[in-house]
Amino acid sequence: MYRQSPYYKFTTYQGLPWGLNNVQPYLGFFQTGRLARNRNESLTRATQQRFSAYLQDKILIKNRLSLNIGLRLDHSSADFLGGLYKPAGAYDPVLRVVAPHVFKETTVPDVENAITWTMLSPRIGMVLDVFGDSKAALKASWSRYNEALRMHHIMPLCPMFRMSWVAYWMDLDQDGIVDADDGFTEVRSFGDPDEFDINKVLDKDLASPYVDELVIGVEYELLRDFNISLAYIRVR
Ligand SMILES: [Ca+2]
Repeated sequence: MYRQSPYYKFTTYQGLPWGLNNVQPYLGFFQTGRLARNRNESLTRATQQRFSAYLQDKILIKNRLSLNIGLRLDHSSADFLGGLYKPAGAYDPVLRVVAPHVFKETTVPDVENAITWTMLSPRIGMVLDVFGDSKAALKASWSRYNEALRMHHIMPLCPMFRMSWVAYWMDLDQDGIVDADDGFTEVRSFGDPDEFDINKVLDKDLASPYVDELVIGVEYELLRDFNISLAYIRVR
């Protein structure tokens, strides 16, 4: 992921902070981004692997009750690829000068198996032929679904991820342009990328988010090829 301009948000005030009486934007507020400017200096480089297996069995009891039992195994892992990371702000002639402690390149090491998720997701379903005439069915199922490891889970491992700089700008030379020798007041900074420690953002106990789904329903064949059904679904 990359972004050509480091500026996320830039607002100027037409107000007159020092009692000046023309309408130049003397005072501004801006928020800068953390993303890299070029694709090859992208925000996060990582490799991901995923392995899944599924076991399923169907059991029919007295031609009335059928049970579906399944078990899914998902294993996903990601290696964080280190190297040189450079934020877009490091190219900006102003930001590079006014916040050199933030907008600089940094080199970070590879982290193998930075995130590893192994999840077992059981599923069980039943269909009961209530009267044995195939007209009325009672259905119930319970399933667990887990989320696969995605790029947004890996992104916070990058030293640039939390790197932004928010500042007030005072257009001291009143030219309406943000220059390095204007006045800047740092409001918020995530600091020096060299002080980034991947182990501080990495929670080894992190597990895949999941949802459990319960479905209970009834289905009745009112006429030939005409069914009515009612279902209750709860996901959490
Ligand atoms: Ca200026």
